[in-house]
Amino acid sequence: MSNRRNFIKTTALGTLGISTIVGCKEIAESETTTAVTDKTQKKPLIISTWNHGLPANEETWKQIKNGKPTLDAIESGMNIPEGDPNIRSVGYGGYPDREGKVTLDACIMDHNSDCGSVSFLEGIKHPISVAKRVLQNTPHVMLSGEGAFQFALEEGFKEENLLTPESEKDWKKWLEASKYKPVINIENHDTISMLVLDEAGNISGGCTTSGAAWKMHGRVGDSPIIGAGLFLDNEVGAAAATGLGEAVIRTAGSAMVVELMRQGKSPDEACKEIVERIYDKHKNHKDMEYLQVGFIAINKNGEYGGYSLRSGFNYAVYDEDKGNRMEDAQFKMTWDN
Ligand code: SD4
Repeated sequence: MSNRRNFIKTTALGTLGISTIVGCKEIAESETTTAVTDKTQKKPLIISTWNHGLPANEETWKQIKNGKPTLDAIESGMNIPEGDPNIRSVGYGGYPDREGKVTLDACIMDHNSDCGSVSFLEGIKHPISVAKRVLQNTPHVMLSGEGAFQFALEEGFKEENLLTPESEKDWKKWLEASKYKPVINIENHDTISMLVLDEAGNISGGCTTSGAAWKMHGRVGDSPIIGAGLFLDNEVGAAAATGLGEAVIRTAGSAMVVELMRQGKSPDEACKEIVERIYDKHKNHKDMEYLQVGFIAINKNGEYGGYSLRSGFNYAVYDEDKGNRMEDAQFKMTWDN
């Protein structure tokens, strides 16, 4: 690549006329690359979906500042909403499936593109921690269901009942009508996805959820799927999703956001383009009635952004300049249209 750039530069400077015209597109490409890489990196940078991102960011920031490894910092941050029984979309206290079982999905990925993931995991409060062990202690990327559970026990995690009395009460109420219609972002605390640019300039991320409330037993969403709920390339940036996992899987959402950033789009622009694509593919789909998807993204320069299909999506950002705060994502439409 650098040889090619040198060649282009020499050609462009050394000769005018035909060779300049021939080199024109190439020069434009190389200028784009320079414009991106010349910006000052804002490090560290942490961005997480929804309000529960604030306490998670706080803990992750603290650990990074104390010199902890970034994956450990992400794990500790995400353990907070996972352990909070009042958050009904993540970990302990998460809404169960239609059979009353709380089944959890999570994944984690580091700057070497190593990743670990668990899906359809029952009885373990901190799936992000099990996902990290999959990354570190197995030759695999993803463990599911009973196998993930057995692995967690072998790693020393303890089995717990994750269905709180409140969630059980809501589930019994739901059973009266038994209508599956995800109500995403009404309560403003869905899946937590977190993306981090650490002090070394490396990118990592994680995602953890109890998935869609009242889902079929065995249903797995986008959140534990590398490329759908989370994706990163340390040379480019990272993206993560929240919302209706089926739509995100159908479009390889997070991977596509990263690829658009590789082509020069800003995090905001890349998230928007994929949300538009999801809309185009779903506008006549049965899921459209309740479809919500949102993405967050960061790039290697410390720029960040987010975009959602419908209004109501926000995310927590923590950087040196402005501290830890919530920001509202731009969106395509409100819930009425
Ligand atoms: C899923 N994407 O399981 C998750 C749920 C979610 O905002 O993020 N809701 O489909």
